Amino acid sequence: MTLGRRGFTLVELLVVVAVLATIAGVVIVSTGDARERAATDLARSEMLALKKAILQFRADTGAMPAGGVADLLANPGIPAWDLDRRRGWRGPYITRETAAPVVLDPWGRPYRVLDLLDPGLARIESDGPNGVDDPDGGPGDDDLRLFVLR
Ligand SMILES: [Ca+2]
Ligand SMILES: [Ca+2]
Repeated sequence: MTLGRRGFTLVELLVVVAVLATIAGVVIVSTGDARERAATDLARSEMLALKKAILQFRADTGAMPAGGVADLLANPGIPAWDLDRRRGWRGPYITRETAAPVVLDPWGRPYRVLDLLDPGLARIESDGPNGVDDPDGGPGDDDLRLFVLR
């Protein structure tokens, strides 16, 4: 019995399936990469907004927000803006997203504001895509960092 040319042979079908699976894999991987890149870009721009908020807080009050993000959202007890003295708290410096005094990164974890009282080290960090606070420069470190004063 011959199969004739009425259809595909099993080998031809397997080749087609393998090619389609390869194409699907490439598409899925590149879509995932694009999504992660977009999330990382969003995190960087949010961190830049946090940096600007911190610098505006400092320009207004003459001090760094020692309480971190919470001080940007609600007055930590600094006298309100005084036109005569040209000094005081006139926030909120960032938009509140949740009831908690935090700003969440694109992966749903709070940005961390660190070492704000040390001009050389003051920085904003996101745990990055892996959701873990990695040691700086350690294996698999994907944290995002933005220094505030340099
Ligand atoms: Ca990380
Ligand atoms: Ca870290």
